[in-house]
Amino acid sequence: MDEQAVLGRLSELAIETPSWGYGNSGTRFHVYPWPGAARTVHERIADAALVHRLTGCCPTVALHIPWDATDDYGALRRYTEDLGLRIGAINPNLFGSDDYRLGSLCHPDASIRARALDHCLDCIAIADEVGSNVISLWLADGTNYPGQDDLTDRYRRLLDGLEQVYAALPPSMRLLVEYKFFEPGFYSTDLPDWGTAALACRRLGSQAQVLVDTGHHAQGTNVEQIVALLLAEGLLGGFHFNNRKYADDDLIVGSIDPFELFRIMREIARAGDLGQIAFMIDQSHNIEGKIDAMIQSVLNIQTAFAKALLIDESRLEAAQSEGDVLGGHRIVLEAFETDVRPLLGRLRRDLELEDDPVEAFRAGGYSEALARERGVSSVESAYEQL
Ligand code: RM4
Ligand code: MN
Ligand code: MN
Repeated sequence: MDEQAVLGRLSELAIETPSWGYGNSGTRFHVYPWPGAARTVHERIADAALVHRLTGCCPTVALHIPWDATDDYGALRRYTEDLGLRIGAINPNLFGSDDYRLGSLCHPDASIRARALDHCLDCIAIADEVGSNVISLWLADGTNYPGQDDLTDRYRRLLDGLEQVYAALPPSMRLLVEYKFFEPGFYSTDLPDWGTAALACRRLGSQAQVLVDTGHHAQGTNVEQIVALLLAEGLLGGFHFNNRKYADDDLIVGSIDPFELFRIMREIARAGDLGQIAFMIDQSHNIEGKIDAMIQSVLNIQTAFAKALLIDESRLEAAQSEGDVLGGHRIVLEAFETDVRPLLGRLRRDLELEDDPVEAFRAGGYSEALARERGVSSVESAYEQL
């Protein structure tokens, strides 16, 4: 692909940042409040708008309900759009209430299942009002002990709940089904893997697709192969990008394993049209700043995609059909090792952006201004402020 074509493909990549990545968050051990961290939904959206201004490629922000709940969604939409941003995926929260101790849509008690379903229906109505066409669903449902509940019954409840959510979707709205292999359930999780999510989506219909959170797999899982298969089946709905070392660590995208990120983006590049794939970040910044960490994540995704676009596909195809194992591998490595900073610099200069948006944020006095304006808020526990 020539440089102009690569720049064209790169400019198609839009990344959605999560409102919850801008507030104070932490581990279950402590939350270290960050000076100037966003305290309200309006501040979280304003921070997302700043990331878009500095990177030029983050035009939407994902919301988590009720963390971002407000009593006037029309006004929230206007506020967002006035900042040059749109509201992206609406994430129902089916874990932040005492009622959900034994699950939400898979709970053994029908009245709790009904409550969870109602919340999803509310979120569909909110999405409609704010102009979003994506519901992004992650269930914390699972069990901790063998014998705690019946696995087959839970699967039936899951399908039943998802079917009811799906039936309420307007025709233009998609349901993205996210899986995760453990946590908070440590014995079983009701949507543990891409296969279960894909089976559920197949049953539901074409408006349901799988969401791959890159941090939701066991050690050593070949995530890019999952991406390739979902793409081949038309079932890849989107991503939650973050990086992990051991568990669901929610670290800066590409910080631990940039080669894995490149391999994932290589499957995306190979597929051609980005179509409806939602490229979202799902991160939690616990000891670093919020906004520059988000920008760094965005840049790492762009960098991986730029490198992936440089793979010489025709040489690679020839090496593969000749059975040249090392030759094929070296063609992929050649792209990974290319310095794409000049290319990305060109992309940004065309958009009248700084070459290095993290540096632009750090040198621009933004964080000092936000700290002065918002101060340091004390937080007792993770997500409390959200
Ligand atoms: C989960 C999952 C969801 C996210 C919550 C906060 O582990 O990744 O996508 O909304 O965390
Ligand atoms: Mn996620
Ligand atoms: Mn997660």
